[in-house]
Amino acid sequence: MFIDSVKIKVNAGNGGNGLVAFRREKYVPFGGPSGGDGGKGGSIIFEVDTNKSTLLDLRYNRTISAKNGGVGKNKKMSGADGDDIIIKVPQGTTVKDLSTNQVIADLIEVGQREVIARGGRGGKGNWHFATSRDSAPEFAQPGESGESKEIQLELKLLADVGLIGFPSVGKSTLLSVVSAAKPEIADYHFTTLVPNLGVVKVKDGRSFVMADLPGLIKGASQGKGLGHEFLKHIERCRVLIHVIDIGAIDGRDPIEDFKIINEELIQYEYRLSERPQIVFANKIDLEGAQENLDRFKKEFPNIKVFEGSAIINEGIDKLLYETINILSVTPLFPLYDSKKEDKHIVYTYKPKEKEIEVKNLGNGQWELISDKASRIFKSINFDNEEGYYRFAVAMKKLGVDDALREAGVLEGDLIILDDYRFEFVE
Ligand SMILES: Nc1nc2c(ncn2[C@@H]2O[C@H](COP(=O)(O)OP(=O)(O)OP(=O)(O)O)[C@@H](O)[C@H]2O)c(=O)[nH]1
Ligand SMILES: [Mg+2]
Repeated sequence: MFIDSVKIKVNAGNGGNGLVAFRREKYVPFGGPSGGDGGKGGSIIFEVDTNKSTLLDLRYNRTISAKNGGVGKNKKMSGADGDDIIIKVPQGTTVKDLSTNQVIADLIEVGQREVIARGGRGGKGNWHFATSRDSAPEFAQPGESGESKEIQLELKLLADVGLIGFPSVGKSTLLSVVSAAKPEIADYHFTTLVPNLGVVKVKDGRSFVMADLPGLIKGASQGKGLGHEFLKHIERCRVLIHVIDIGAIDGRDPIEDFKIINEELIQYEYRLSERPQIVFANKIDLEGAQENLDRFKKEFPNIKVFEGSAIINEGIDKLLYETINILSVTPLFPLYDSKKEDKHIVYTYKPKEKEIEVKNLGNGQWELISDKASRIFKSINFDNEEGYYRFAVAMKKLGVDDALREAGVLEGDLIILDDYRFEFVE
């Protein structure tokens, strides 16, 4: 089954907590701090696998979680790292973060890897915190949380050339005569339900990838027919071959057909109308085709038209030469940022501000994780009493007090915010 869009959740592993421990050695009365660092949480990494052609396997795998890092060990030894999870995806997969609606990765290069959710760093063990004033620190750093994201994967095929046109104009037939691809061909509409790719070898030795797409109809850009679902596969094509049924076997007017499809391309969001377009007037073998062709040329005097017949392989070589010549001078169309040259390092990714998170570290110690609280903390001058008062008021306003209470924090418990520790007082 061809699946080109799935939503999944990815959870990277949390970093392990640093350990609080002290050396206990024979004949050494006061051993120094020796708690090791927590291990790193596993990351979720996507990798292009050219053997894959669909997102099907991910459809049944709604949540993917990597393991947490282990807690630090004694003798300054680090906890175990959580293994990274590598998810193989087909070439041409884009990853969108659903909380920001931003594309965060565009996997198009063979073997390309992108970290989609980063594992948390392990916390530092207590031996890092020994100072001349406190040679036996009773605290260690908690592990950082791993990133967690709801994402949408979309497969946008990588083809140099896309075949567009109404249903039954002969797109699949054309692909089948110029490549080894074996798309289904029939005289009913919407024979092609999923895109087919074929490698086209031109007689001079050059080659390119051609995609045969489901037929478009009026309203396709708004989702009519199969249009909108499949228009996305044209997005990466550099050149479009617009196939028209010049024999008008279906009783439609080829001139009208041509106008309607172009209108749909303009309506669609990804500037498809800016792609170079080559017009192929197919089914020239049919009766009345020549008349239609003359009419077409008169209506569009500035458009170069290639006429031929896919089914009897007529006029195809000329069409392919024109295609490869235009391809060789047409740059890629970046999908997401037209100003950036580098098409796959995309896109401004703005993580959503974390709300307030409270983690129970045990023994009456709690970690408060909140970007906003951290920022407020850094902005306040604690040189005098007023600073503490202002901080307390700001925390209450932010909802920190409620969040702490809700998590089960009791009077006198220790709250850790970044490197700052304070007591919770009701
Ligand atoms: N007479 C004639 N018939 C053709 C030619 N090319 C294709 N056909 C016929 O047109 C019909 C539709 O061909 P397809 O290749 O399936 O058309 P399509 O554009 O892929 O159609 P959809 O997949 O439904 O969008 C088939 O019956 C073909 O045999 C041609 O050059 N001449
Ligand atoms: Mg077809």
